[in-house]
Amino acid sequence: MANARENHREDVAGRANVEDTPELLAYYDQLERLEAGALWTVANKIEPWQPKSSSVPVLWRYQDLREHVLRSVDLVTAEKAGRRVIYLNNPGRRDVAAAVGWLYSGLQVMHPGEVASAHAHSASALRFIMEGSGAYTIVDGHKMTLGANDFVLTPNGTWHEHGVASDGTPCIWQDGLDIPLVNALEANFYAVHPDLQQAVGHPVDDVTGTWGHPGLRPAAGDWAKGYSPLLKYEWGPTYEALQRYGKVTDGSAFDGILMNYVNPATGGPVMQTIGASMQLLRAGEHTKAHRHTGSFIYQVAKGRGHSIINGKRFDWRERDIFCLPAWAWHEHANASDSEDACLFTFNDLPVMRSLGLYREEAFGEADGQQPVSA
Ligand code: 1HN
Repeated sequence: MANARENHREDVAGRANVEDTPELLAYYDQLERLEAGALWTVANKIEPWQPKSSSVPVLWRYQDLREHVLRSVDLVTAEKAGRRVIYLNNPGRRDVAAAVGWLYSGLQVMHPGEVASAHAHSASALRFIMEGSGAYTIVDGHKMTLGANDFVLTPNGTWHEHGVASDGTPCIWQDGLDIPLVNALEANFYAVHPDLQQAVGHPVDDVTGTWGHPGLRPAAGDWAKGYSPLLKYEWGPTYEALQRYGKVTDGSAFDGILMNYVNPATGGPVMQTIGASMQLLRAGEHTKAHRHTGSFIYQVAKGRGHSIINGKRFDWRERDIFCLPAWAWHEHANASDSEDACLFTFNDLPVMRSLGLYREEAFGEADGQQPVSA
């Protein structure tokens, strides 16, 4: 397969292949003292034949994490911790606190009556609600009420704060951010709102009232910012759209019924650096394997099944989270013969696409599925 050919290519002309001699080693030392180096000593490392992710595929079981997330409420106040979050730490990305590639993910818990102070940062963020009632987010004065499987944006540069109504129940949601990317680009700023809390300047849920109508936009709906004005995407209409689309299409051999959350003003991704989608795997469906550039975090919104990532099987159920490193082979299977399964994902595809770095490839075996090693 591809690897044998690639290994062969590494031995042939055109790749650096210089043996160390005492004279060369002394020369490298001299260059190092001048903060310089000979390219042929690093060329093969910095020019891989194809992406080599340092992230590993990981599945985080909600059942394992949930009690630890809830326990943080007794151990630290939301006020002292700034925010009570247990973050997901990919073993290959500990140095940058990423869950995969340049994406961060964490589970945040808030009790009824708690509010976090309003702040803004250059990193773009989203929340996907996992459990509880009464959660809300305020973004630039727009308050949005949130229920399970709702998805909300807090884009780059917006003032945002979260809370849970005092008549609600303890809430847990996933926070997804591009903070490792923005830090790698050395472009992150952070500010606390001068009043600590924002005034709500619009009717509650005005963003869905204004922008949340398929095929329609307000005649006076000008929008020029780089992110979606529809800051909240509710689970009900999302699931209904997937079911309706599934009735009229065979879907993708690789992804089943896949729909992207979009900016209704442009049809493009929800934010400039983070894209998101929901995919439905029909009862009994097992997709073919493919791989592409871009890093993905999946959260199981509904059902149970498994994914095979680079030959390893990961069994998942509702609210589990798993990650897909760039250029890793992957395929998904719904374990049920009667119920559908839904996977929410967020990813860095807008970055890949806008920089011209998107590539994809189908798995070459006859049935398009990977042999499973573990
Ligand atoms: C952040 O602003 C939130 O707004 C959550 O609740 C998690 C992780 C890193 C940096 C900023 C929030 C975050 C974060």
